[in-house]
Amino acid sequence: MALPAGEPYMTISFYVKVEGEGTTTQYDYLDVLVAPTSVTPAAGTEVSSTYRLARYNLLGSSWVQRTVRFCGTGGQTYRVIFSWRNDASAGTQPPAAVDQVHITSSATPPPTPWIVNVSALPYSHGADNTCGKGNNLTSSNVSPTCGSTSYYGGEDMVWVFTPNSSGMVTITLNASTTYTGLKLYQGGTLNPCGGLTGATCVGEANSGSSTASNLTLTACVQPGQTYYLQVDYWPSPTCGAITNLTISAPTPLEPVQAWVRA
Ligand SMILES: [Ca+2]
Ligand SMILES: [Ca+2]
Repeated sequence: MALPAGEPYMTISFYVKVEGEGTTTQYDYLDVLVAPTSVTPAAGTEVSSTYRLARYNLLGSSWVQRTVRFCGTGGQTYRVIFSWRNDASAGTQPPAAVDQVHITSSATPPPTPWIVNVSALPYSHGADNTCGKGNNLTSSNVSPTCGSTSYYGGEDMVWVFTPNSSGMVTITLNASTTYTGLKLYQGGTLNPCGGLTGATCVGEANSGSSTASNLTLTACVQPGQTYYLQVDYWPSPTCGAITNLTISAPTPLEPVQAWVRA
């Protein structure tokens, strides 16, 4: 696919059916990749994960639509690659099928349904779902990473907020799917095509349980600073539903009392 000059953004939308195998270790899956034309796929050899935009397995036997985004260079030509991997034993039918592939380019960044701008604190989001919003933050494109890197592999969402006062905020994530990561960063640059660079990790809460659980994270925040709150999943599940996500207003810290003997 040749990106026109001045249009560095590529949006790839498609319908997919995929089952495969692997809840703990993924054995069979479908990868979507965008690589330079110097990368030529060959049967029996996986394309480098460097170029992977998304990985799907156990999505079900019905068609679902998925969209991935790629930030490239206008005027350059790329290979868009769909790659199915099977380990030659076991697995659930159907393996993988894609249909109605739409690829568009644009001069401006594509829509970012995975980014939520929080207008004011306290905040309550309500029910939502990362499924279909893309694997935008990974342990490869977030630098530095925040705490455990075991919860970056799923489709994710990011809430952006800027407190207007200092203090402790309490963040709660309710009725999450299993194996969930909740990570909070201060500062840095969030790329609309995915990736977060130069941010400072200021807190994390992860659920390493196979049952749904609620997560709570507290952190001290500063006025005027931008914070990025990531909800992500271990690769299994590859995405998840939430009942609610709340962010409290900052609670001012009590001044330290200095007692002086008279
Ligand atoms: Ca298999
Ligand atoms: Ca992710």
